[in-house]
Amino acid sequence: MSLISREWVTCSSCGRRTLKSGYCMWCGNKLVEREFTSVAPAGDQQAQPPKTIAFNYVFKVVFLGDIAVGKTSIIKRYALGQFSPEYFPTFDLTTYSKTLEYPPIKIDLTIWDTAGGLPEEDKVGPVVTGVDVGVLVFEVSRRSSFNNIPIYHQIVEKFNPKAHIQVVGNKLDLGFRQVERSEGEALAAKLGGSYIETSATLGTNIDKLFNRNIMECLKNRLDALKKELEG
Ligand SMILES: Nc1nc2c(ncn2[C@@H]2O[C@H](COP(=O)(O)OP(=O)(O)OP(=O)(O)O)[C@@H](O)[C@H]2O)c(=O)[nH]1
Ligand SMILES: [Mg+2]
Repeated sequence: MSLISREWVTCSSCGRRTLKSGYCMWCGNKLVEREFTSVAPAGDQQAQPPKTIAFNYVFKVVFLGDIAVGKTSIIKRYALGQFSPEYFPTFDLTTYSKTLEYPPIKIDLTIWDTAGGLPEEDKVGPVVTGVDVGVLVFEVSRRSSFNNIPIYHQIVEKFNPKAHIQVVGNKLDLGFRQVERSEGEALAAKLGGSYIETSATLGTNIDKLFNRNIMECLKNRLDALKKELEG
């Protein structure tokens, strides 16, 4: 039985092959991997190539949207189980981490909360590069915030066309609308993403919003892994 590990791994963020080290040499993504060794069938040790399987995945989720639509409130409701009716605008980029365990799989989720409105051109790159899920938030009671969603979508698409797009209509609890659910669904479909309506105040659909995207990302990674192992 030989202990074998490869020098190269696939970056979980950009999908390119990179030297096995702390960070991806292409996109700078933090590489978190747990390895195990595959053992070649008896008598066939020479013929079987070594397999290194990553059980740990790093998913990057970025929230974008107009001022005060509820980005921070959604994230805090999910990551910290907290909600505040007071408004504290986000001025600086803030990240939240959450670890999810689905043995033997471990997911390190990093959620990037941005300041409301369009990020400055020179600052947006590092924020959106390597993003797995772009969460584009508007307020169902404020049409202008809905009208701006395609602009945020362009930002994500420019830096990662493969990112999942999740359009979110927040503040469902307010009880009045300027944007109908059907409009949100139509826009999300047009952008190649999915749509969900939430209330950070009540916690409505907050877990669902994260879980469905995490599962979608995980499925893609496992499909890629399966192909690699079969190939
Ligand atoms: N009624 C209601 N109020 C909400 C909801 N989500 C957030 N709010 C309120 O809306 C205000 C703005 O929420 P934030 O989460 O700070 O919004 P944001 O998008 O992060 O704002 P910026 O950081 O300035 O871009 C706060 O007063 C929140 O309490 C919701 O689902 N329902
Ligand atoms: Mg905020």
